[in-house]
Amino acid sequence: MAKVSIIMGSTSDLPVMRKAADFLEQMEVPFELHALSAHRTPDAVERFATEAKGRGIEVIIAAAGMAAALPGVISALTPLPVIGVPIASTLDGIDALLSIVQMPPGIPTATVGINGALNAAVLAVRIMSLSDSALAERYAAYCSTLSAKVEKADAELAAIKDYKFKTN
Ligand code: RP5
Repeated sequence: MAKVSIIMGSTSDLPVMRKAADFLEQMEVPFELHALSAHRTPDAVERFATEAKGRGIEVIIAAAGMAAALPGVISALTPLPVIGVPIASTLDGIDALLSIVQMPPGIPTATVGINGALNAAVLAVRIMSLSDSALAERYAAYCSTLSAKVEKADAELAAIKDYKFKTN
């Protein structure tokens, strides 16, 4: 049974949203992928949002571009945490970012950066880790790989010997 629902306005958002799906897969979190649109399928959005909690969904990741109403509309219809991903489909994604982030008081969406699908999934995992210690351990292991990556980069930069005035 899915614990995270990844919703996107169109399959044109999928190349970006695959990063969220890939991370949930890596963390062994059951998830579902759906296309729903606040403007093109409003009734289906309402059905999804009002039923999500009862189906066992814990976090919703909602991605949309342009006048991106999807995450906010979902947030208005569910008590679950909703993470919005602004997609850069027009205006470099600034339109979607401002549409998602500026929610009225009382109806929040957590908003990641433009095309920030990976961070949306990481935030979902952090939220679920509060009540799932095995997931918290898998997430901690992922964080160690991030440190190792930067340490490797630092060693590679230290190995560059092309400069007379480089001191390390
Ligand atoms: C939004 O409009 C979608 O989220 C997508 O980012 C954008 C364009 O959609 P398509 O015309 O490619 O279906 O609703």
